Amino acid sequence: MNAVVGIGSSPKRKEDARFVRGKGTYVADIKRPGMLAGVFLRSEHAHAKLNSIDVSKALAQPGVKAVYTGEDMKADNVGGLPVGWGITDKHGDPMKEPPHPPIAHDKVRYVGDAVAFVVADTIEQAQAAAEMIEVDYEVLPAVVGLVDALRPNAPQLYDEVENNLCADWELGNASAVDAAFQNAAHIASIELVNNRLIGNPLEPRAAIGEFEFASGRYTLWTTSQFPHVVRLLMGEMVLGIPQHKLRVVAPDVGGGFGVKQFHYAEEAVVTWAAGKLGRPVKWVAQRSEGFVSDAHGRDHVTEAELALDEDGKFLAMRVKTLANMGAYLSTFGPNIPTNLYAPLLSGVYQIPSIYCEVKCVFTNTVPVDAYRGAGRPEATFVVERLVDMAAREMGIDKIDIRKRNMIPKEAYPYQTPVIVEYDSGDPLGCLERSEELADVAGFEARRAESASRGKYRGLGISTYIEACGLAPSRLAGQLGARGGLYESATVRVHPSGAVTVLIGTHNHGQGHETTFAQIVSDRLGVPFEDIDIVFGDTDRVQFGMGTYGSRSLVVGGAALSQASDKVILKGRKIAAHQLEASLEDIVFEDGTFSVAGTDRKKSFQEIAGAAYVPFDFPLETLEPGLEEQSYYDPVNFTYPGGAHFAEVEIDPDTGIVTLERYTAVDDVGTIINPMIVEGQLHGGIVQGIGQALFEHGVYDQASGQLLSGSFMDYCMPRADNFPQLVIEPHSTTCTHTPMGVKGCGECGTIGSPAAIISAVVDALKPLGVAHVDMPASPNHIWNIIRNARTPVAAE
Ligand code: MCN
Repeated sequence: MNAVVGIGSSPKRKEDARFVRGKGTYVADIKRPGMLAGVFLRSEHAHAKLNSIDVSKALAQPGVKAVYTGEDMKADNVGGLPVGWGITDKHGDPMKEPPHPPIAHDKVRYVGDAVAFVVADTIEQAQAAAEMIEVDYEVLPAVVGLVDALRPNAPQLYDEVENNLCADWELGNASAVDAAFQNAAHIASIELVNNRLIGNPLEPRAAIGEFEFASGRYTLWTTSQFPHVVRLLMGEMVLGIPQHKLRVVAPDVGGGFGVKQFHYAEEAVVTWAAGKLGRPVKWVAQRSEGFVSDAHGRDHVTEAELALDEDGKFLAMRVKTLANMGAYLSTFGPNIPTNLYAPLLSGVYQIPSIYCEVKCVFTNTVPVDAYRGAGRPEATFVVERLVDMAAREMGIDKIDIRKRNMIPKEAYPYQTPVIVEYDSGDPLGCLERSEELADVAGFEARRAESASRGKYRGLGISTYIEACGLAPSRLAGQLGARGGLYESATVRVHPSGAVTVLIGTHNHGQGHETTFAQIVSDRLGVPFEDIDIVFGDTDRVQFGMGTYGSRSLVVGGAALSQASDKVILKGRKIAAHQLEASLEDIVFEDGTFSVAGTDRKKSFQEIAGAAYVPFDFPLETLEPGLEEQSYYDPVNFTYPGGAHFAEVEIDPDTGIVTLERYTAVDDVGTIINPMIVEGQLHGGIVQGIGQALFEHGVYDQASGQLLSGSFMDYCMPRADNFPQLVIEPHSTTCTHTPMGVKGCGECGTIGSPAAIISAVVDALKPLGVAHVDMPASPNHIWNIIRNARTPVAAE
């Protein structure tokens, strides 16, 4: 295909040509001359003092080049891992931010905490030597549960952090909420747990450090979603390597889902070790190692209440959440359950007042940070479970209560009581279309048919809104971000008219090489095949913030759109010179510059060629070359939203929940590539259903051991767990992004858990069940049914 491919079409993904042929380049594929292999020895205890570490036997093993401990790094003045976002607690005090050494010294605080790093000629030699390290641990009592960690006599992770409390944070107007509750006709309340998740992207994490003596430059290859940020954090704050002496490359990355969005200890350790040894050092995580060293997600305990008037109109909401930080603060850890959670508690509803309190708590578990959706699925789950509960208690249909309280389309822009202002949306339009597609009208007949076979059937609903496109720097700064959140793009037009785009986002499955090429093809009229998208290498690409928070299109794509506009302007100047016309008379359309009202014209390719042959350019007013750059900082988040229906059938003999139907109608603004958006929604929905039905990171409460530390115990969803999903867009145009786009990468994960649990609870209605915590696994559901001891019967 050598044609212009515009916005709104669905060409095949450019990147798949190499992926389906096995020609991708992942960090684990990379071999550097003289490369050594590194292995981490990790703590087997959840909480222990490190009395001593004897590495002498390990050092004597064949092929071993070095064994490093936390003391070695400390002696070299290596800094702790930094936190990118600082929150302030409700008393105005900064959060407690204890040091996070890349390799533990003095104490270990979770099973998996790194204790030593062994470097050898081969991985097998490093593994064998790691087993020879003798660590004298003095085991301490551990605490892994949120409620337990706050009890007065709980084991303390840090001397300087009283009661394991990192921060006691709040948002909203407590007294307005109290007053509204006093006048309520009904108060619905719920206690719920948002289960801990372990990300497990297809490609485990990996890193290679290299040092070049001649230039004094370091290179880190890493499985990262944001290589420039790793360069900044690791170079400036951990290893003290000047930015121009450090290159970070994140080549093909096999999925991230948030898990690869942090600066991890292993990145710093391999880079530092490469400098010490003068040889490249590679580390690749084993899958089971990833379970105890990749940041985990979610893990909240929440109490929430909703005040309603006699007509079921919402008056106020009060939410108290305990959020697990794990043993150390990960890069964005404290930001997720606070700034990305509480501002979304208004959902798609008009709720006059909201108050939310979040206690961020340290426990002897793997650090917790962003995982696809990051704070927003947790908020949606609270709101939607509470709304279901209120409908049930007040005897109002659960679709009807939502319609009564939804923000009408005409009310946008809509200022919520929790900071954010939604610019656009049509939640009722999404709901009505979803209701139709899900055949809600036919549900009772399907329920009766299931009952005739001795099965429970339930219909669940979830409406949601998310704030994505992280973020306006101005707002992020007010909320404690320690860096800006703009994005950058360079459009380099070659003399042939072909284009190379250098962009600061990172593509690890989202199809950027395709959708960003579509934007350029559309804007510049350049054939799709003539456009390459380059990302993921700090030596090639100007500073960029990377990919997370569904920001790549709305922030990176916007920078690309702006840079393309600058190229057009420069092209018009060149065309004005070439065609001997004034700039104002030059129009650009369909890849052609022409003098308005005449047949004098030049193609984009001719102008690109002319830009590099400036024999007669008036050099004082027209520079040669055709390359433009833009940094774009959004004025607001974008607010995708939608309405999802799930229909499940439950077998009372086994407790197995079968998903029979799933319908999603989502508003993602202008769509660049419908196929990719559908794929993103598909993947997101399935990931959310994984949380609702299957996945659970479980710790043994006494020992702090991770019980779900492999795929034998951590249940990932599989293709045959799903019916064909019904997905349809219902878009409103974002009012402030250049193309009217909103993000889509996390929508599915945000909407689906609440829809599934709503359906499971609806199915178990005959048993009087009002709420079910996630995951609704067979064992969990079977126990609920047994305990209810009620025979299966239609209502
Ligand atoms: N898109 C579009 N039209 C829209 C919105 C988006 O065509 N209106 C396209 C974009 O151009 C892009 C894709 O859809 O090609 C996703 O765009 P966006 O919503 O901007 O999300 P990001 O690209 O920033 O991706 C991040 C998001 C997040 S936060 C997680 S986590 C996640 C996700 O995307 N991780 C993923 N999707 C993933 N998909 C894969 N395969 N692997 C991951 O690790």
